[in-house]
Amino acid sequence: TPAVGLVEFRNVTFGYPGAERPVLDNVSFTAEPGKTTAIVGSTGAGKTSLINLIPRLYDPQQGEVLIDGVPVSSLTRAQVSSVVGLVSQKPYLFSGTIASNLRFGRASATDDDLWEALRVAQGEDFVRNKAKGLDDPISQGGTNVSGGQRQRLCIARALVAKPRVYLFDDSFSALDVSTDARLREALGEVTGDATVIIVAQRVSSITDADQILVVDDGVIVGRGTHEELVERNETYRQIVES
Ligand code: DUT
Ligand code: MG
Repeated sequence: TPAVGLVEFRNVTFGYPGAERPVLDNVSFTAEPGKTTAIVGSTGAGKTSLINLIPRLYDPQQGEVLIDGVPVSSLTRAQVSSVVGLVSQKPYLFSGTIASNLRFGRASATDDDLWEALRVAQGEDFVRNKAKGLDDPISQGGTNVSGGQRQRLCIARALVAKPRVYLFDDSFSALDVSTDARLREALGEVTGDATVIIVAQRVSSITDADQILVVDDGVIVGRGTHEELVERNETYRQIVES
């Protein structure tokens, strides 16, 4: 049966190998299909560590991460990758063309699929302006495109794969406010009933999220909508004001 994409953390505690203290302590939450869950918190709070547990870049020492009720620890990374699309905080492009970078993970995607993903990711114009369009070369690490263009290509790559679960780790930070707003509006139209988890530095990016988790020093110290958290969560208020 096709996956739905319900993500669940049950009492997850995680520390990096060799470290004294865990970076996540007893984290529990559910991220539902068709909804956007945002994760906010100061630098070093554990946001990246948290979402990297979903595609099994690491496994927790205690507790469980589940997708549709199945522990991800019982799935191979390839199996998880077919359901989960991670746009990592340091978006990575490899040596090849724009097209080969976008098709990574879904070789069967047509050029139309790539253009549609670029339209949503607000990358259509800059790729159209390239001499060879989709066939324009990308150098190792994507050093021949700007940081914001790199981010948009990596977002487009995730969209091409059409996963059930989208993970965006600070993926909109290099975009100006208006591009960020256009991108998220287009994204909302195409992600549909998929599960969307967004780590955000800029709180203005996520005020409309269905659920916001406030992470502080590896612990979820608040959860709710923007309005609820502004009302009753001091850590959230500090982030909003910063
Ligand atoms: N950490 C390690 N090893 C790693 C990655 C992170 O020890 O390979 C530590 C650094 C930090 C904590 O884990 O004390 C949480 O890091 P994470 O990258 O999860 O924090 P963040 O919330 O994503 O920070 P930022 O907003 O700067 O991306
Ligand atoms: Mg991070």
